[in-house]
Amino acid sequence: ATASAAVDRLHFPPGFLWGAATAAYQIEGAVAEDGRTPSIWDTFSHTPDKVANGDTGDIACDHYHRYRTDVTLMSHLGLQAYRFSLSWPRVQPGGRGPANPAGLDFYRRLVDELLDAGIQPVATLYHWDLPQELETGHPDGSGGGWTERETAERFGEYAALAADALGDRVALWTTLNEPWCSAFLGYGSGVHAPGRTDPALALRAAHHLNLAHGRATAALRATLPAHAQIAVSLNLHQVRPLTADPADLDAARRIDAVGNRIFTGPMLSGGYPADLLADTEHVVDWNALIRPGDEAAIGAPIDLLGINYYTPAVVSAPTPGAAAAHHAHGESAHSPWPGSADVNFHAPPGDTTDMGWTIDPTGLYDLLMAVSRSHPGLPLAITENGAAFPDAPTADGQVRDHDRIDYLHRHLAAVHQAVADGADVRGYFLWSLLDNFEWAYGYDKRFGAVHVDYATQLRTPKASARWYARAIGANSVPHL
Ligand code: GBH
Repeated sequence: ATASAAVDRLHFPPGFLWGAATAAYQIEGAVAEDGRTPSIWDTFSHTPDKVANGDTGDIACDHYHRYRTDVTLMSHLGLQAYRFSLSWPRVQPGGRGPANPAGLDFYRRLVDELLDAGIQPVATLYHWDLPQELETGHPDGSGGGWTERETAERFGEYAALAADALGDRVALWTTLNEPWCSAFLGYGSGVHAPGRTDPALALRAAHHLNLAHGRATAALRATLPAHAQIAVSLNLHQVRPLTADPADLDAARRIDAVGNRIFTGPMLSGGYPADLLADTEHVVDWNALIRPGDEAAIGAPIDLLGINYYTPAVVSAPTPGAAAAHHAHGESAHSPWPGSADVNFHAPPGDTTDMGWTIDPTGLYDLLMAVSRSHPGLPLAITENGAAFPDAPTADGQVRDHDRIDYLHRHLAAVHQAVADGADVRGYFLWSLLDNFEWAYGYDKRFGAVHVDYATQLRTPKASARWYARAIGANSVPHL
């Protein structure tokens, strides 16, 4: 009986770090308090037709005022770590000049509360809320956001301010969250702030985000104590060709290049991949964009790679004549894939979440194994994984989100299998602690382990929160 009990659960390595994640604009609210200035997401969400139902982050989960009770909730979940982001325009209004003491105080209080509760704080410097004045609106007319190199320099200065203020109590930092989304959804497809739609600008943004990561890494290294760790969180796409046809394999290579290797190349492999530069040379002048020393700066060593995973991508070769037909119908063709806008995407088979994303834990396993092989010796963590479902409390006030439990269970089993097969995965952060502002989808999509009733701000831990607490307590999940 003892032996079978031991194999009835999948045990994670000792020290495996269990956490949950959030982001500033998605939960904090208090957008005009204590000196915070607008970010591009304030502007975007207040622009008609950009966010479902006209939702904004003005109040969100009111976490700015409720952080103490939210940390208590985290304790009830048994969280060992909490990944949150700093709001740049709270810490450094307008993105220039000195730090805002009141903004920093909020994060000091939050971090102290976490440490008192025995929860390790994990701080992300940038989860998409660029100070609006760096995009447009500065009195001197400067701006351009991530399309301008200056923004990367500003980001390095901001990183130094943040590390200076919090480095004595935050030991794990991530620079950027999902720069793919910032560059290609922000400046390519335009579904995220600042809502621009130009493939050349999107590639410029990608390079400047890479440079920002390099500048921030240098600033953090110079400011933080020696034991502190520096990471970046990438939404790496697990790209699968629809068939083994060479044309489909080439489509997969192209999406891997502009979806993944555009970041992992310079950050981890010595520079931009030649095939990416060739695929996009008609879109942007890379020689003018990349200055001497940039790739070395972007490649500053990091201690851990954060991977955010939701669903795989299945792609096939462009359909001959499809692009012309598309334009003939007058459809707008704002693609988040510069140079490869004509590649076809297919929904992978299987059940989907409320986002319409296919539930496929094998994508997470394959991704972890592929990254381990490409970057041996680099510790990994899942910095986001989770699912939206249309959770609602029943008459007794309970939220029975068994679909989320099943999602988490299967994805944790995939992580376990990757670890067993040699992947150096150090931790797992559930997205998300709370239901929150799901960007262009507003409050309709609920990713939380804790339900939020936005009318009352009542928090109700869902069944998945109790399941997750048990997994954390046992450092394991049941066998499927
Ligand atoms: C994350 O973004 C964010 O970090 C987080 O703030 C957010 O709330 C959470 O996930 C849930 O959305 O069709 O090929 O373009 C994830 C964003 C989701 C972007 C999957 C790419 C499909 C790729 N990614 N999405 S594609």
